[in-house]
Amino acid sequence: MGHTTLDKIKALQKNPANIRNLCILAHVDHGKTTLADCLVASNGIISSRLAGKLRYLDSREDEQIRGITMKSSAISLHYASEEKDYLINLIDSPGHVDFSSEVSTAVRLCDGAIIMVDAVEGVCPQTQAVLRQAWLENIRPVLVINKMDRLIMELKFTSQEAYTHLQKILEQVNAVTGSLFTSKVLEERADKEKEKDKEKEKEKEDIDPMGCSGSEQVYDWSAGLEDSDDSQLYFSPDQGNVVFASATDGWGFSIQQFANIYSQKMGIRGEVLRKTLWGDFYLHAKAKKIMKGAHTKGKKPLFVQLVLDNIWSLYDAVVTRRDQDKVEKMMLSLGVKVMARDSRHSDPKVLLSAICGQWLPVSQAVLSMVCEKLPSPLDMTSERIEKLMSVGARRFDSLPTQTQELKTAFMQCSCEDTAPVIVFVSKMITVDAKSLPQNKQRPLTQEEITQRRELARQRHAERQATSQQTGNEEGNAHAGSTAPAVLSQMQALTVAAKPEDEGKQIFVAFARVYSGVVRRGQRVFVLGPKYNPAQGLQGSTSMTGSLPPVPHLACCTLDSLYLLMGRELEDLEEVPPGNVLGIGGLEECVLKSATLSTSPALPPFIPLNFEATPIVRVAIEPKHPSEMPKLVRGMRLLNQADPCAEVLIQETGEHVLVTAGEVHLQRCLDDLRERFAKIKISVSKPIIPFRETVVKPPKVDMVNEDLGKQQKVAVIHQVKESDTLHLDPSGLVTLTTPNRQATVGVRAVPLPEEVPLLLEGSADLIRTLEQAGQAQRDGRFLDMSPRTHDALLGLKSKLEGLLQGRKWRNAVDRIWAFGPRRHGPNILLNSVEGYQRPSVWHCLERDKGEKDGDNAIRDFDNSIVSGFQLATLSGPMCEEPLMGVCFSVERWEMNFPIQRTHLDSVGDEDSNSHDAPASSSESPQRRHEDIGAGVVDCYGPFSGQLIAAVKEACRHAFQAKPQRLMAAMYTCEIMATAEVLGRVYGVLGKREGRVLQEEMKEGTDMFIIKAVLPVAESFGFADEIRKRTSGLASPQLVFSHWEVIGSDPFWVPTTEEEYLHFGEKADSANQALKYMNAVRRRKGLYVEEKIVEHGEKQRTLGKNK
Ligand SMILES: Nc1nc2c(ncn2[C@@H]2O[C@H](COP(=O)(O)OP(=O)(O)OP(=O)(O)O)[C@@H](O)[C@H]2O)c(=O)[nH]1
Ligand SMILES: [Mg+2]
Repeated sequence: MGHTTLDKIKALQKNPANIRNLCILAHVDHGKTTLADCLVASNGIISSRLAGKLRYLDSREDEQIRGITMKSSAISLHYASEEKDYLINLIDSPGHVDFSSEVSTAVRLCDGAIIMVDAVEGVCPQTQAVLRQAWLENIRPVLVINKMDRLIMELKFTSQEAYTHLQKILEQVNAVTGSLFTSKVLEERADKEKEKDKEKEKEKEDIDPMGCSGSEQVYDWSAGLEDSDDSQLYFSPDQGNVVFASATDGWGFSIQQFANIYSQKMGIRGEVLRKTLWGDFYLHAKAKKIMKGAHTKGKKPLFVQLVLDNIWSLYDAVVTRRDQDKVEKMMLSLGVKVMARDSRHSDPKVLLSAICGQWLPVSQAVLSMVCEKLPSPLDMTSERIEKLMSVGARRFDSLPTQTQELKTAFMQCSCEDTAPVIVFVSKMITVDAKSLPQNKQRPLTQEEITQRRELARQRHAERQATSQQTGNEEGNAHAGSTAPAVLSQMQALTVAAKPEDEGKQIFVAFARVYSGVVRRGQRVFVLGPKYNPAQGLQGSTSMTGSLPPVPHLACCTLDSLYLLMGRELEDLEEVPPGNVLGIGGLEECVLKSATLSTSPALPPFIPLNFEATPIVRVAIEPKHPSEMPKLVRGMRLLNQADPCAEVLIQETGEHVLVTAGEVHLQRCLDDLRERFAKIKISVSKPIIPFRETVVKPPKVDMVNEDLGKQQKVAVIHQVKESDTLHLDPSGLVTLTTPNRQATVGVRAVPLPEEVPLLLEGSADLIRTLEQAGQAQRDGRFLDMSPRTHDALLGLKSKLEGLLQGRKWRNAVDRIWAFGPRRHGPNILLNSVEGYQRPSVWHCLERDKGEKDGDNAIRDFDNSIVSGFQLATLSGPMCEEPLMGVCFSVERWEMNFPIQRTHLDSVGDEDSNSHDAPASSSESPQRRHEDIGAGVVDCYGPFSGQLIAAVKEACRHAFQAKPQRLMAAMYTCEIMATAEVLGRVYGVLGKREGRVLQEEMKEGTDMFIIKAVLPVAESFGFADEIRKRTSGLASPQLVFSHWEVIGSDPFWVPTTEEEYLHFGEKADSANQALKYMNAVRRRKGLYVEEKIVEHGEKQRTLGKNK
């Protein structure tokens, strides 16, 4: 196929039924970019000889050097099937786990995906992750099993063995999709049941208001699974959604192709072959029939006999034996002709690619499958649209009617002028200003060449005319006047890059049009993530001003539109719906992603699903301090250009960059140095995050001797009592504010291990709960979707399940707040006797408003929460956030100012804090009215003091318990051969890693090791493993959880046995202390360390003394 022209693509863009937007997803190195090369070559953009070697879509230099993709990039291709012309908008995505955010941005813009699996490695961790992402975005996948040649050449499988192996891979992939599907069906079924229940209850109430009919209901848990159609879901070659390929050798096939070949050759109906070529069928030669039961009868399955055997013998003849005669015979029977230079090439792979490229071209197999099996933009399901539009906890049917009507615009994908324009920008990419189409020197078109020729001819004629009339003044003047005119015309035709654009980075939005035609120069609304269409529809929204008076709504102009062609961009005037495109001129109004529309009724799309958590942080500063502004600007650009990187300025003034992993960090730094800041920078060592927590007192000491009560002494010594601070032996800390008007008593209790995990995992839910609580306090009601409501109730009951025992009685109902940032993994508990306040769950009950007023110290309730938030944000060990700590407020008293002691005093024995001022204390309700004018005194506003007191009390309460650091842990899956296994274990052991599981991959000599490893020890891990195993094992590190470090950083020997064992100094390596001191040193905090231990010894070192 020749080079597809821009006009052709423009024409194809207008027919959404024949557009396919798809991305290629897989684990790292499974061959995505190589396959993309083959597809690009089919359009004549690169030569087919270079396909697989060039990796055209890896346009960055570092991508080429490292050999991995780091940014997803798009290209539009043309595919002509027998009947129709298709436009394929293809996005190649990275497979490395550090760049999984790039996958999210790609998946959002597509309707389908090619999932690739390496035939040797099978399903890997990222394969599962991308399948889940495709699933979450409701896009349809097809499967390509790549690197089939490795089965022949590396593993030396026979065709029969390969068949069994392929079956296993398919089973693995289907198991992953199966589990996703089942969980969804069960969830939906539960929803339906609930709705039915509600209806039934209503009916029951109508008929029988007393509710005394009591038939027991029985549920069948598997019901629903049988009725739902899952045949579309599974990958099976006979369904036509699987292609077997070798992208480097340029071949690939689906069952369809072989069915066509053999139906002609053998006279069997194609339909029959399509159903039987994969599966337990064999050919009964005598009866000339296809029979079932190849396995039991020990026959060759059809797939082996008719498909694999041919490929195996081709490889055998061409590559292994290099049998010229046989190759020629085979070429003759396949009807393939190759060029002489290919057949004589010293590398047999060249000949092989030449033959296969004609016999079973991979692009043909993949593209025809894609066009047939993946949906067009017109087939967008209403479920997907509703999901995209239901941002936050809002329900689709609670949206304004005008908004709901927009659903039809999505479904119709209409290009009429009346259709609203809906565009989603999933990320911002940067391109060099000089590579923009308007700045590029294009090859001249035919007309331009004629025009130039005409100009040159004119000039020549004029010059001749002037030379004939030498001495003629008039003639000279004439020539002088025309020449500049011609010159300026010439200049207008050659567009050169402006020098000031040199090296400048321009942002182009990576986007898709869902409805309406986007035109250059058009004005659209930019909908912020918090934009509420209900507000937009009420207010006056016009696009004339730059900022309509509605919150979270802005306007912008689409300056330029581009067709994304890998490294190249092409200018477009307009883009019809259903296409992927680039938009220039949005850098001012779009940070990372955005929803654009001409209709203010559109809600913003739901945020992208990011699988990776940014965890590796470094502090950055310029080498020359004067270049700070450049760095700041550069970091701002970097933040905009990367979907996952975070840039922040810490309180200390440091500029911090947070990335998903080491490779991602490297790329961000390179970008900063070479593109965005263009200065030399110095980078700190990675800042490793820790969490602080408390644990139950240990029962044995460091030498495993049983501890009596001795340990407590060692723990408690850290809290120094003063006149306002009192610590009781059970760990209750009582603190009075400086003006002595309030006393709080706080105790820290470790939460059971599962609770912080649950809270971390439910951060979004808790945030919604917090919003709902806030709304309720403001007298509004947040319309929550029933699913969110149920999820919150589920969370509550899970917490109740985990917080069992006497200590936690009614704890869940007493939860006052979560922290830090109001949704963290720590709990504030209200254990104040006589103080009633609604719990955090209160807002889930619709009918009850907040009852208030009777409980007047509620006015200061917020100060307690704020104090708790501050205390949990940075702990006393090394100012890192807390995790898994419950602060139970057991006392809260408000005392009168001393001069007001004349008021009645109802003694409250509870106030046994010896430091309490000589004031009376009474029940909080009665005291409140007296706190007013007197509270603003020399110590500042009262609420501020209370916040500080609560914070301090929490910190002391924390210190009164055995404290521990928690380390962030990575999980990694390492694939290694038996020979290098020992070395892998060696590296893991050295870095405090722990092996969780080791299993052999079936059919290969590979082992899969699952291990966890502290993030603090992970830098350089991947490199070290690769070096030690000569490149055979390559781990992928994914953040998994926080783990308590066993050793106590404050440990000193206390028992006799410990003295004996560790000596008085006990300076054996204490991992936790090492980490803690490193963090303290970095933050400029006090580090308790003896630098010079024995001063006198140093003195003796001097020779001349
Ligand atoms: N033997 C064999 N090697 C292949 C095949 N396809 C790709 N490779 C090799 O696998 C390596 C990785 O290929 P890429 O196309 O860069 O893989 P990728 O999936 O794009 O990798 P990332 O983008 O980094 O996730 C390259 O060295 C390819 O030459 C194949 O069919 N057979
Ligand atoms: Mg790649």
